[in-house]
Amino acid sequence: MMTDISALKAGLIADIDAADTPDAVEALRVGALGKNGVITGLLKTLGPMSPQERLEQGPPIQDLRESVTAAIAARKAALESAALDARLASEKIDMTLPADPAPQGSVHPVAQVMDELAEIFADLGFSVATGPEIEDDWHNFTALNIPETHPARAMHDTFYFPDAEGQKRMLLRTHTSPVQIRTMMTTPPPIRIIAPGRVYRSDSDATHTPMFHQIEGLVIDKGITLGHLKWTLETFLKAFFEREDIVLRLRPSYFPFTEPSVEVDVGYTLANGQRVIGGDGDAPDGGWLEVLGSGMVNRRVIESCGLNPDEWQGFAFGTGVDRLAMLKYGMNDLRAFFDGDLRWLKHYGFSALDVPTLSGGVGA
Ligand code: 2NM
Repeated sequence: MMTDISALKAGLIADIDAADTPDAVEALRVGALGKNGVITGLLKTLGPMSPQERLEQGPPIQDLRESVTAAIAARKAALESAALDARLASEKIDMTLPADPAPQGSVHPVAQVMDELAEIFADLGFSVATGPEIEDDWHNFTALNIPETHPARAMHDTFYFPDAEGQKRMLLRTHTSPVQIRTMMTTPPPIRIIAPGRVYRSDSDATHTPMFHQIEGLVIDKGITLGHLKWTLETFLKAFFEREDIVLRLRPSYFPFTEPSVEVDVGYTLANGQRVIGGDGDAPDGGWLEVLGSGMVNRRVIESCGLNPDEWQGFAFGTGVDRLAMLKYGMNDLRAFFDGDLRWLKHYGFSALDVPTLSGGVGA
């Protein structure tokens, strides 16, 4: 009997020490000390014994129970500590590693140039005005003195919505001028606004896309002249192209909404054979690029908006934002602006942390 118990003890302890997972140790515990375990069975034999027998056989069984319990606890602790060591080794964090670079987008040149324009004109006292891209005939054409017979109204230039019974004909605005009309009708002068935004014309080739971006400006006050117009545009172009030697050429032109109307050219000169904005366009290595349309707001337009043209005068101007971006940053295909090609955006895009050219901002 005694040898059975010491053999049992040696066998159990060897098994416990060899168990390599907490589950294996637990299985051995249940087999030895569980409700139907071997040791539990031996303990149960003590009950019916005589006191003398129990005195002899009790201690080795109790010793077996204690030794096996201790061996199980020790093996469990060893396995847990080994598991912790393994986790600590495999999960260690190197605080000196550089952070994963987060993918960064970039600012589209059109957005960048619009920000630059808003900044430049803000410094001249202009605020930004916006309006709907879906307009009616009246705000887009009639109020601007554009007659029914004007070619701009033709189906091949303007995107019209299908006629709806009893409703006015709607269209995609062909310029941002309706924003100026809405401003004049709702805001008492003096007015100094720019209206940047998307405009739509049924046109598509290397230099025309059916949607493009315009910026128009409007000043309405008392005693406004062409001189104010010329100074404003010259100041704006110097700030935008970041050159003091900007030379303007004003040519007589025609727009229904301005009288007189002027087309504005800016001089360029050659630097290393490349056209660069700035300098006298009449110089031997120079030329002129048309950059803006403008004029004194036609008194019929001022009247349409409910203002007295003998009291209020003003000037207006307009140009393409996409075209300005191409001139300043050197892209040559307008269509690429709207392809969404990430390689193009990476090449021509701007960091969101860069700030427009003049005052203020994170990077200034
Ligand atoms: C241009 C050229 C000339 C213009 C006129 C007006 C308004 F509403 F005041 F009459 N807004 N924009 C204008 C004048 C726009 O773009 C080439």
